[in-house]
Amino acid sequence: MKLIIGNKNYSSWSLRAWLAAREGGFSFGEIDIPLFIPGSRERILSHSPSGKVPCLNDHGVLVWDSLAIGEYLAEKQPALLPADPVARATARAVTAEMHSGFQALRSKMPMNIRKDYRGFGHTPEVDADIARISAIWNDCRARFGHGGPYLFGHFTLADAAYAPVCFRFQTYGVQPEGAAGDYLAAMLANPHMQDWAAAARAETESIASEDLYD
Ligand SMILES: N[C@@H](CCC(=O)N[C@@H](CS)C(=O)NCC(=O)O)C(=O)O
Repeated sequence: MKLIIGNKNYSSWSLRAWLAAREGGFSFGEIDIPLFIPGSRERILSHSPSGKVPCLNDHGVLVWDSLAIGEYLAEKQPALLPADPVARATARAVTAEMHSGFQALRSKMPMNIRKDYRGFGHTPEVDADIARISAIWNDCRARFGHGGPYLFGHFTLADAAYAPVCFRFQTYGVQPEGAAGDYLAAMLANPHMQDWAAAARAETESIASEDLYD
């Protein structure tokens, strides 16, 4: 099994798939393709039909788009979704909400693990996104979080979906109140998250259009 991913400092969609694969206990190789440099597009297209990362290649089975990759991995490793049907539906709903929403947060606070942009990026729309994310985290922790530190207790695809938000909150100095704040701390302490962050810090490529507040 191989996962084709972009820069660990910047590629939030890559992080979601990679973390789900790590937490699911899969053994996989990585093909790392630095984004937005000459040749990137051709390299991605040689692996991924959408021309985007992440893309999973499981012995010739291609799965592109982080949401589909997560579902594919969860079919092989069911613990990546909650066992209870109500919790599972909620996990899928909050994952889908992340996948299709939060445009203001994405554009004004892009993932950029190496930077310290505390205090930057706030607009009324971004603050509304932050409030909604905090409410999701508090609600999931209160209703389903018993049994572990993650949104549904043990680690699921929902945590993978929100992992880049955790790095964003660290970079931009966003500290949610209450259980959401404890959840953020648990995610940032996750050993696979720390491995990803260490690799991001070791990268040398920069994407100027993502370094918004230099
Ligand atoms: N909805 C897709 C989004 C994938 C995506 O936008 N990937 C970006 C990197 S994070 C990419 O491949 N950009 C390269 C390009 O557009 O050339 C997913 O969830 O996988």
